[in-house]
Amino acid sequence: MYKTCLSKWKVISNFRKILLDLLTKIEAGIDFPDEAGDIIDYKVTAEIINNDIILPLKNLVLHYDNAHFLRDGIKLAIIGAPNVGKSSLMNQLIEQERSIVTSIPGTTRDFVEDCLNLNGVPFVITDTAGIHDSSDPVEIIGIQKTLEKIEEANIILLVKDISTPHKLENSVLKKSIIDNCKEKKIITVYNKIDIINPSDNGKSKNNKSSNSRTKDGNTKDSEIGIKLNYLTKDKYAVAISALSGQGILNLKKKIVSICLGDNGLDNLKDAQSSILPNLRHKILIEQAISAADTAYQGFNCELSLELIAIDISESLQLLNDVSGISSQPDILDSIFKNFCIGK
Ligand SMILES: Nc1nc2c(ncn2[C@@H]2O[C@H](COP(=O)(O)OP(=O)(O)O)[C@@H](O)[C@H]2O)c(=O)[nH]1
Ligand SMILES: [Mg+2]
Repeated sequence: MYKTCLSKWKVISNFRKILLDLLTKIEAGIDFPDEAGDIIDYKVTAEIINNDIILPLKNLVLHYDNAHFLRDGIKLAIIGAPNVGKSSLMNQLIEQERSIVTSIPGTTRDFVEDCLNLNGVPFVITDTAGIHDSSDPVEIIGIQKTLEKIEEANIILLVKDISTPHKLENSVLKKSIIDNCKEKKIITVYNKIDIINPSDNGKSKNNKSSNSRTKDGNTKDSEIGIKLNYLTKDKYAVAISALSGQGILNLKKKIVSICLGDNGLDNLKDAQSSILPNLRHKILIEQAISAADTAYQGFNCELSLELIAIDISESLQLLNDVSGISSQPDILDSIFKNFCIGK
């Protein structure tokens, strides 16, 4: 703990020093507008803010998140319309008959939670009630709980039934995703590929499911195959069969790489050395990044130094809050030391 505190203090001090130097130059540029061009170069300063402040601070946040994942598990929610195969997918992933699977829409009314270990990475996986337009009071409560689970999740598996293309879009589900999944990692999982056969250019395979291929009867298999190939080109889309297990390994790999980046477990090893001890520090760092980013944009758009100074000061103040230091005397000292004002 003492070691963490010390390294946190050292790292934050380094960022503070960079911001303090910048602020000193900005303040001098404001006081001596005729020499501002010699004192501060907008382009170079924007690069310093990005490379020496924003990117390394983002790395600290990433380490914090990964350390958190390692301790508590990454929260993964399986969502989608009723009957698309969410519960079947949950059971495939945890390799147990945990969730009830039937052909009756609305079988899962409350969420079902379990633990999952993928390549040594712990996950808490939640199967949820299908989202759709319902007037059933019990279902409405279940859907409300689904929305809460979406809110809590770090990653979402959005399951769609590829065998019913006319149902791929569900306006209630779409709205829920837009409203609740902002900035969440989402993998679209096209399920029931056993019903079609994309490798055979869409020619039908044995249909082992209780589901019919299409309800309107108009969509040809070849069209479905082409559509599937087109849909799964997306980096965040996977085609699977929760019934046969086809594609599940690929999905597992995708979950780990999307959550932890391509280095997967190596990133988690780094995370053990996270220097941010708690959520309050993480939030302060995120706010400091946001203020630094506004300053970065300000330099790129050549805004006035007075405006940019506000954002740099805010970023510095937030870092001071992380390390518990006040910077006001530092700024004055630095201006006097570097610019000989009043000497
Ligand atoms: N053919 C086929 N049927 C599936 C697949 N996944 C689920 N099903 C069937 O679809 C129906 C609904 O499955 P379920 O997992 O309960 O869907 P949920 O309502 O989204 O949880 C059940 O009859 C399942 O056997 C699949 O990959 N292929
Ligand atoms: Mg279910």
